[in-house]
Amino acid sequence: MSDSVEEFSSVFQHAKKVVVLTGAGISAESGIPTFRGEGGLWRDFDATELATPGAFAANPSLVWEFYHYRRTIVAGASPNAGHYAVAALQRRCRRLGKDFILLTQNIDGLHAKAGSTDVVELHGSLWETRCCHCKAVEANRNMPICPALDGKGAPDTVHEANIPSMQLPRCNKCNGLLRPRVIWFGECLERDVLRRTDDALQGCDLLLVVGTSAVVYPAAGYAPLVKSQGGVVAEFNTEDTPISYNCRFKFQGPSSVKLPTALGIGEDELAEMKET
Ligand code: BJW
Ligand code: ZN
Repeated sequence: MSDSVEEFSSVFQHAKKVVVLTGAGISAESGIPTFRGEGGLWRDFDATELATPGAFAANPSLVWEFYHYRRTIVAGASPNAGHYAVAALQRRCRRLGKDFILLTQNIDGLHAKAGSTDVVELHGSLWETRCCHCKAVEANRNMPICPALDGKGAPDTVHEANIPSMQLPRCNKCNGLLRPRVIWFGECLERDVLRRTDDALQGCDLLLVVGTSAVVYPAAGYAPLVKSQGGVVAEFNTEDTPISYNCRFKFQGPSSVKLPTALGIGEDELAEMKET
């Protein structure tokens, strides 16, 4: 495993199809809690316990409080240098005639806010809802998303809001209960997303894996897949993960520092990305 910027830069020069896979760690420095490790708790719950269809069926009020809290945090957050470096990389690949695809497990929308385009959101979006009854999908940035959630969702209270179902977000079309348009455990990723991801990984000769614990499938399988196809994997993470051994490069540390350094993106270019 190498952390040589020169070697990485040489691999990048020869790459024809660059894919970036990001996870919660890239947004950690924007103040958005990760799922596992520090910050992975909301009240007494492990955040992943609430990201299930079963949790929503059992207590939609509690799960909406959790997502309302996260919408509040993300609404006030800005992209960091890691997001801007990824956007700058996309621009550079376009200029050099390389294919570039960004896959993210994050639902926060910060990549698009930093200027990345055609982002494949594997696990959906915090800013869209799906009706449990008629399945209609709608964008929704209302804060709060319904009056009953106003002032709710605080992580440091033991009091559940217990909002009656009819006062939770409801569908404009059929009045059915709305849920966040996100992918929970046991749910399949959307067909179009899976197709775009398969296309991205086919023939990918350089994969950058940024800020993911690499324990959640299918994303956890992408690094081994690229490696088995003969591609190079570079990991950017503060820790080691189960995919670290698949990586030719490991840049250990905060992605806001390590991504710009490894990609040779200077302060000027980052500032320019922030302005555009
Ligand atoms: C930094 C940093 C800094 C911090 N700089 N780094 C095959 C084998 C085994 C199990 C399965 C399998 N296929 C499917 C499954 C079941 C399941 C699964 O994977 N379970 C595992 C836990 C074992 N997968 C699914 O159910 C998926 N569905 C599916 O595959 O359908 C078909 C199927 C179903 C059932 C059986 C078989 C097939 C769906 C998964 C959906 C995950 N959903 C969530 C919630 C999304 C909505 C929301 O955000 O609320 O997605 S769970 C949560 O985990 C969220 C995240 O996107 C995802 C990944 O987390 P991530 O991004 O890696 O974050 P963390 O917190 O875990 O890690 C942060 C990392 O950053 C750490 O490494 C830090 O070190 C690092 N870091 N600061 C750089 N500054
Ligand atoms: Zn509906």
